[in-house]
Amino acid sequence: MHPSTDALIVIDVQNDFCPGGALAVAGGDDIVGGITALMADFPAIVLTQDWHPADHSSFAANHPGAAPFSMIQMPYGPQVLWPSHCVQGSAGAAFHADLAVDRADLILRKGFRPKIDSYSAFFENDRTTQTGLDGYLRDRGVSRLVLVGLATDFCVAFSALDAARLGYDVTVRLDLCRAIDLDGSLAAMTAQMLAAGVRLEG
Ligand code: VGL
Ligand code: ZN
Repeated sequence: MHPSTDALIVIDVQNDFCPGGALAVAGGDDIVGGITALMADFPAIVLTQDWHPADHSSFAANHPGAAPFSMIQMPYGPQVLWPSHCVQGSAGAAFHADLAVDRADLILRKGFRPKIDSYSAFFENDRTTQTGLDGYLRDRGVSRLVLVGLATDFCVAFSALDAARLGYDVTVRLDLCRAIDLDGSLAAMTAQMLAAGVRLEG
């Protein structure tokens, strides 16, 4: 068992990111058993849940003429336009059926503001609006994080980079993550994580 300073952060293990889902990540469901096993070692467990309103500005469908996976400029910077996914209350937004959701101490929902996407568990994509997770972890005395989940090169990497910036000791278990890999995003985000001092294991 890890000491009370350590938390497992499970990013977006939801049906829409698994095979058959609206934004399926190859092999996304392969990691569920390993994550559930790893939960037994941690005194603190947080699950994040991507949780968008149907009119979310990150959905290509809400930008007439725009193709999924194209880029647009938002007030806060460049943004990928995604297929509609993880719509609040939908089956696609639900956690994978084999994930041990009952082990979670906290389920943190993100991406619920229509005008801002939120890849990271800590900050929305404007990099200033906080989700509240930093305060929660600090209040519990947590200083070391192990991150797993989907997708390596978006929500996991953005969470890891923000956590490192906030001063946490951060490890990403790559064997318990799977990537989207859009236009070289996996290599780019891996390099950024290494440069930020994030430990990559597995
Ligand atoms: C994610 C794209 C859009 C993720 C969420 O969980 O990595 N990626 N929303
Ligand atoms: Zn999303």
